[in-house]
Amino acid sequence: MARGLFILFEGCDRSGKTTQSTRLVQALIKSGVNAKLVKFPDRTTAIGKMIDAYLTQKTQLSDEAVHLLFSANRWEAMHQMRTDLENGITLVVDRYAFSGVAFSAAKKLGFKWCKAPDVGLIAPDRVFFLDIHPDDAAKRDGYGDEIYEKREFQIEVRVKFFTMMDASWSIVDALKSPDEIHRQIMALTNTAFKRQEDAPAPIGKLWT
Ligand code: NYM
Repeated sequence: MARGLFILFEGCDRSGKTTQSTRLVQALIKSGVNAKLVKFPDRTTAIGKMIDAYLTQKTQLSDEAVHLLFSANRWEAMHQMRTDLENGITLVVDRYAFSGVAFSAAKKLGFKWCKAPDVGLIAPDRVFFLDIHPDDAAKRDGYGDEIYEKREFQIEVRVKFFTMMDASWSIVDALKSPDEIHRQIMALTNTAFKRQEDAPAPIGKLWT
């Protein structure tokens, strides 16, 4: 059986990742593809609850400690993700290690240090970066509720994302209408499926 694809959405806060990743999974399922939505941080686990308390400003943690919790929250999901991919399930993932590095590096933690705990995670096959300038994101509903939703900080985060991009990334203009973005993402996803069908690649390892 062909393995599933790992499709990742990244971007600054309020860029529309959750809306678009949900729409993509629904569209894939409707077209007969076995697909599943995965979200990081996964706030339902014990580690995820600690992260949630930090993000909603109920507890304080050092920058280093919370960075490692975000990474641990991905590692605890790896076994299930690998099993799913091997069983032909396509995973549509809302944030991953690139968010981990971008947000912590924007706090001035070293880039190399930030990447280290996530080395060896399953690598995404395609990354869709929903690009929005923080000034536009700030106009969206609910902005400012969580700890990182501040203009200057988000500008730094966006710069860090750009330094990590490679050929597997596509930049999508997040200011377009949700329908237009969805159409563009569907086209990019179909190309990714076609490429994998023509030249099947094994599940990759991040940053190795
Ligand atoms: N975030 C997310 C990090 O700082 N590090 C990480 O590794 C991940 C996955 O958590 N502001 C930040 C980015 C967001 C916040 O994410 C919560 P979301 O997608 O709003 O639930």
